[in-house]
Amino acid sequence: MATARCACQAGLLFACAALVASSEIHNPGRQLQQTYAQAPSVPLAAVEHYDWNITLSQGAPDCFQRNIILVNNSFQPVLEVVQGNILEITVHNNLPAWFIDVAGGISLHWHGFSLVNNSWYDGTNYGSQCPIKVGQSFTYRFPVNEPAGTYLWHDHSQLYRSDGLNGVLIVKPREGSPEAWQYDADYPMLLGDWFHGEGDSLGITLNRPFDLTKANNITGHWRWIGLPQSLLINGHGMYQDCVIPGGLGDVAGSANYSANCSVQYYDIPPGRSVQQPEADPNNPGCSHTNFTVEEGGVYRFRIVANTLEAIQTICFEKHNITLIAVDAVPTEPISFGECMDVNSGQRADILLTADQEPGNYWITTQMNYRVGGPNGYAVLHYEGSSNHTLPTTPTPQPGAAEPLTLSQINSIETNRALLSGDESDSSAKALVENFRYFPGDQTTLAVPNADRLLGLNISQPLIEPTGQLRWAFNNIVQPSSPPCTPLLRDIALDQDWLGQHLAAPGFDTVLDPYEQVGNGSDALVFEAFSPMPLDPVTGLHVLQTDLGEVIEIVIQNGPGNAFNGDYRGGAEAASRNGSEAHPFHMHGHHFWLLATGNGTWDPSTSPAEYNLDNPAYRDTLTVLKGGWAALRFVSDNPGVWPFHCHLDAHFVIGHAMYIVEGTDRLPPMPEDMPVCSATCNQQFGPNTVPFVDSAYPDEFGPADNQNKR
Ligand SMILES: *[C@@H]1O[C@H](CO)[C@@H](O)[C@H](O)[C@H]1NC(C)=O
Ligand SMILES: *[C@@H]1O[C@H](CO)[C@@H](O)[C@H](O)[C@H]1NC(C)=O
Ligand SMILES: *[C@@H]1O[C@H](CO)[C@@H](O)[C@H](O)[C@H]1NC(C)=O
Ligand SMILES: *[C@@H]1O[C@H](CO)[C@@H](O)[C@H](O)[C@H]1NC(C)=O
Ligand SMILES: *[C@@H]1O[C@H](CO)[C@@H](O)[C@H](O)[C@H]1NC(C)=O
Ligand SMILES: *[C@@H]1O[C@H](CO)[C@@H](O)[C@H](O)[C@H]1NC(C)=O
Ligand SMILES: *[C@@H]1O[C@H](CO)[C@@H](O)[C@H](O)[C@H]1NC(C)=O
Ligand SMILES: *[C@@H]1O[C@H](CO)[C@@H](O)[C@H](O)[C@H]1NC(C)=O
Ligand SMILES: *[C@@H]1O[C@H](CO)[C@@H](O)[C@H](O)[C@H]1NC(C)=O
Ligand SMILES: *[C@@H]1O[C@H](CO)[C@@H](O)[C@H](O)[C@H]1NC(C)=O
Ligand SMILES: *[C@@H]1O[C@H](CO)[C@@H](O)[C@H](O)[C@H]1NC(C)=O
Ligand SMILES: *[C@@H]1O[C@H](CO)[C@@H](O)[C@H](O)[C@H]1NC(C)=O
Ligand SMILES: [Cu+2]
Repeated sequence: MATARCACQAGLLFACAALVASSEIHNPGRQLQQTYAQAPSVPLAAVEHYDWNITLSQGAPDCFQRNIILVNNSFQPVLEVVQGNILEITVHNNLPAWFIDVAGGISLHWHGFSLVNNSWYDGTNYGSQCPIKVGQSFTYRFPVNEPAGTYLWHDHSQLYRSDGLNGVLIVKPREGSPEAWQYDADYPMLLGDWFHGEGDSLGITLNRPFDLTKANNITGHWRWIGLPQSLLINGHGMYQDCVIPGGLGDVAGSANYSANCSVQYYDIPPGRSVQQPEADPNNPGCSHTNFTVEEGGVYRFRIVANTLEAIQTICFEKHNITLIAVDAVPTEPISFGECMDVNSGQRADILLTADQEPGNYWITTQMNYRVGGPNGYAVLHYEGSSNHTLPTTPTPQPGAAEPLTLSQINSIETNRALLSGDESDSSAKALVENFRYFPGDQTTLAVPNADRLLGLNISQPLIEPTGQLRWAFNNIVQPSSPPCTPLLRDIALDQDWLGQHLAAPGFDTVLDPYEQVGNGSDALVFEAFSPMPLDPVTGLHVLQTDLGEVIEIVIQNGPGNAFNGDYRGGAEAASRNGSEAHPFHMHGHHFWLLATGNGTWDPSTSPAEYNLDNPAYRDTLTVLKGGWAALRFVSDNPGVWPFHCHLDAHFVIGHAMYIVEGTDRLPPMPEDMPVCSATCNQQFGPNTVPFVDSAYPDEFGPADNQNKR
């Protein structure tokens, strides 16, 4: 059987790139050769050109109608590109101005792409570029010199990712190179957590005082984004799973989610109901996604997690699955039974053999580590078995699946063919060929020795004087923007920019987030290899590296209130001693995940747990509650690359830092980069009640506004 080019089941809201994006293939003009660093060994790169019209629409992916963002009228289209080609995407921001008001623009990130020597196109707001404002366009243009495999594209400005501005990104092997695995069809599988509130309304309250004594009717008070209302699989979910009498979730003895599906945290604009019947004409396509298989066939699922909050376990009923790649890099094939974990930003490619009795089987995703979250469901449908029925087996309930254990996580290893360069059989040969960076410098995946070790302590400080709750690395909270220009641009224009802005450790200046909006003249830079400040501070957090250095990073997760993390003291401060799991994503690189551990990393014993032979080579890792993770990467990519928590609601309140590499070798700034506004409303600031009232003048009427307040 031929490999389906794009085998997703096209519902009304979900479409494949094949349907969406006309890809115009032609030979590159000479200007491309001049502008972009390319090795002469890639002679005939074709240009794949796309025009993406980004608009706002109404949709009901989970049977609840709300605003959603579309790309050329499609929700979360798959983007498929060929290794070695030049990808050129012109993004037209045609969102209505009122929708964007709080954050000022969008930017698109190619998650997992190293973009060697192309840092300008990384798509990070105020990292690599100014946001693309409403009514403006910008063209991302770079060679796809990445391993063939599974990636994610998504907005990287604010929380628009949560409004649907994301999708699966696939790199196909270059022409003439077969895929390393044999399978009958290839299913992109995008997992998302879905909120009924828009992204900006979720983020808006995170910036406000958590300390209620500091909240007033001007600042408003802090509010967590709450649990998602549903989990989507390829843009489909059923919010009604939790409420239909006799439907999914309404199973004797199961958790009853009705109470938590009501209007608790999200805004319901007037004229829209909380629940709408599945058959409502307002909810076209409201349904589960079906993945159709033929008995005996082998299927590749490209599982991609684009979540704000959910750390998921996905399970395929009665089918043992085999993991073949994580974060686009082939692994030694391994099976954990029916399930696999994917945290936000991670990808897992698996093979499934349709070797069961023909019928319909549950595909279930479950939210881990947060009690009360919903499940997501899809159906594995054997062709020829009864149509239009859900599986007859009991619906798997939240909490039913166990997340991977520590030893399972650590047993994921890079495929040995990539280390040995062994091309003895055709599969190994294809694997090596598909993986190989070209024209990259890295020729082996053998783990190098580290030149420097960076410890990153995680805490969740409550900081003075604002009473805000933040996430920090080494007691430093990263503000999203100051100053209102991209860091890459600042450094490219002035190589000594960091030196001039470097503050001595122990400084006590804290940016007032309400003042920081717009000017940011008092930006701080903190050198991460210095001792961490005694008290939590807000400041630009930078790790500067020279090209060629090998950096080891040990991330230590601990209590939220650690490191003087709560100025209030007493019982209130003491109560904030919990720890949370986080996914950390590194831009511009893959890294060796040497080990993930529980408890406290110990320099005398923990390195003995490292896999220095063939550890997983990833771009996103999970640090467990109260645990640690150790990674190594080679500083070989001049540019500004964020390293950050991929849970958006943590990212926007400080859980990020920048790796600044090879400032003397930065590629020249393309002439057509977007231009920043004089002021920038980053980090959802100031988000005072008066600000929100003016930024949302009766967008959907007072009720909506009320909710955002
Ligand atoms: C997507 O929209 C843009 C802008 O409207 C258009 O130029 C392009 O041709 C569209 N692509 C497809 C495949 O419709
Ligand atoms: C973008 O899509 C919107 C909504 O479908 C449409 O009104 C507009 O004309 C499109 N823009 C372009 C440039 O095609
Ligand atoms: C807001 O608080 C101030 C005092 O801090 C008070 O004078 C004012 O009436 C309050 N406004 C509203 C709308 O409650
Ligand atoms: C769930 O709760 C609703 C009321 O909120 C009740 O009517 C329904 O019977 C409950 N279902 C189950 C399965 O407990
Ligand atoms: C709703 O969620 C809360 C925690 O968020 C939990 O304590 C409560 O039991 C849940 N209610 C139901 C009916 O499941
Ligand atoms: C799945 O693997 C488990 C062992 O991990 C085995 O017990 C079970 O029989 C397998 N199921 C199928 C359907 O192969
Ligand atoms: C399922 O639907 C397809 C297409 O409508 C039809 O050809 C097939 O016969 C149906 N199969 C069964 C078992 O009903
Ligand atoms: C999935 O299959 C069901 C029938 O089992 C059908 O009603 C539904 O429309 C299908 N979903 C999609 C997204 O096509
Ligand atoms: C990137 O740029 C550096 C420094 O200019 C150069 O040494 C390296 O070969 C380039 N790498 C690629 C893949 O183009
Ligand atoms: C992290 O915290 C530990 C104490 O828990 C401390 O020993 C270590 O120096 C800290 N790391 C850094 C980089 O400051
Ligand atoms: C920022 O600039 C505005 C005018 O553009 C000024 O009113 C405001 O005081 C400035 N804030 C800071 C902190 O400098
Ligand atoms: C980590 O250790 C704690 C305390 O011993 C234990 O409760 C927890 O289950 C462990 N976590 C993992 C993933 O092993
Ligand atoms: Cu986090």
